Amino acid sequence: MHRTLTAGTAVALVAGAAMWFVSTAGAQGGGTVEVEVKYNGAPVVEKLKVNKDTEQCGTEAVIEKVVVGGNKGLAYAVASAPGAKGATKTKAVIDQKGCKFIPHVVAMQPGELEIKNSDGILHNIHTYSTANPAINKAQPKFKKTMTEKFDKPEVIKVTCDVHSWMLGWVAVTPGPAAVTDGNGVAKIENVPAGKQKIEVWHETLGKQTAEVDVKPGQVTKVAVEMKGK
Ligand SMILES: [Cu+2]
Repeated sequence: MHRTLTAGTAVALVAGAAMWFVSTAGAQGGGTVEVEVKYNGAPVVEKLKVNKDTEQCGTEAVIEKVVVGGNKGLAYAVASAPGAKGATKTKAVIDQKGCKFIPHVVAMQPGELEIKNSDGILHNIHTYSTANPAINKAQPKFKKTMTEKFDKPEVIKVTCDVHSWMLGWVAVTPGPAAVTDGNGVAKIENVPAGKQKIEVWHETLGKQTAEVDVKPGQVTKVAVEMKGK
């Protein structure tokens, strides 16, 4: 009899703990901020002849400086909620494929970035940063993956000294962030409820900010227009 009671108490305790976790996660979960970034100007795309590693790189490099999609949506803009604390971190990955950094822009919170080399040729990771230590490191063809740490928030330009046209950006943001897709839409998940500042950054068009009131468990939409330079 005594043993049965003990087992029953243990089950009740476990069930109680599980419920406590669920309710805590719900309170912290916050909402999603859907940021639509618009740009009224023309796309800017540069093309360059390539005569190195053409098997992997092709014979033409396309440098996309301003990518405008349907409905004037601006691609590759970073939308972040810099004041949002305690948000969930997602793993950041950048790949070197076809002698391009894919994605062209990656957003991450301070932590680790996984750098892949899918091309199987020599690349070189060269970062231009001030808050974080600069990296200038060869990634030989046999090195499929390497991991680098970026502890401080800042936007970091990434190039490859082997292929001069390769250009990527790593946006290390203090809060949760997302990069706009081809339609100019970025969904920032797990933003704590309440008033939040939204910051939008683009490599050629600079910065804009907006204010949102995030409702828990809901999607809050906000539109931001980038101005031409
Ligand atoms: Cu390269």
